[in-house]
Amino acid sequence: MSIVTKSIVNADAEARYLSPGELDRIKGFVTSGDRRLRIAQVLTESRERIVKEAGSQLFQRRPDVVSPGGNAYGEEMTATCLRDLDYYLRLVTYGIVAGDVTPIEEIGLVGVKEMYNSLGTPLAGVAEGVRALKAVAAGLLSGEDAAEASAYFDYVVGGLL
Ligand SMILES: CCC1=C(C)/C(=C/C2=NC(=C\c3[nH]c(/C=C4\NC(=O)[C@H](C)[C@H]4CC)c(C)c3CCC(=O)O)/C(CCC(=O)O)=C2C)NC1=O
Repeated sequence: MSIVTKSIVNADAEARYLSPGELDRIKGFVTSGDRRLRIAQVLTESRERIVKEAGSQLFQRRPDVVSPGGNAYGEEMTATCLRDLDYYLRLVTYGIVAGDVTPIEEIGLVGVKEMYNSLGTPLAGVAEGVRALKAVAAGLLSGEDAAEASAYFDYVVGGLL
């Protein structure tokens, strides 16, 4: 839910007007809108390149995951690993557009540790991949935009570890 919808639901539950604090937060959301949409557009347009480069960085740093016995070993498993990185990049763009980490949390982090543990997928490896996504994405953005985007990638890393 966006901050706008959330504030309205909360206010209406108490049949009251939006509070000054709520209006302030909505103002922040609206004034940062151009910047957040610009970031999401860059990441969306460059998604293939970001995932590909981040994958290469990950497999250089963690050759074990793509070696025999590794969780992402073999063409199919490597493709599944890259798909997961693509999932997280997509969720980061949702968070940036919403100005809120809730979509990332709900779609991609609830229960994720248990899931990866049951698959034998190393959480530290997935986190390393998301850090690589962040670095590649930051390279495509200006300083302030990179900082804003980085916070969402960091949120994913924090939820994985
Ligand atoms: C949008 C929310 C969402 C997420 C996050 C998600 C993740 C997800 N990753 C999976 C598998 C997997 N994920 C990986 C990923 C990796 N292995 C490694 O060693 C690397 C460190 C890492 C890549 C960065 C691999 C290799 C599998 C297949 C594991 C297997 O089938 O044994 C699976 C099991 C089912 C399947 O294969 O599709 C799920 C559900 N699915 C979702 O719907």
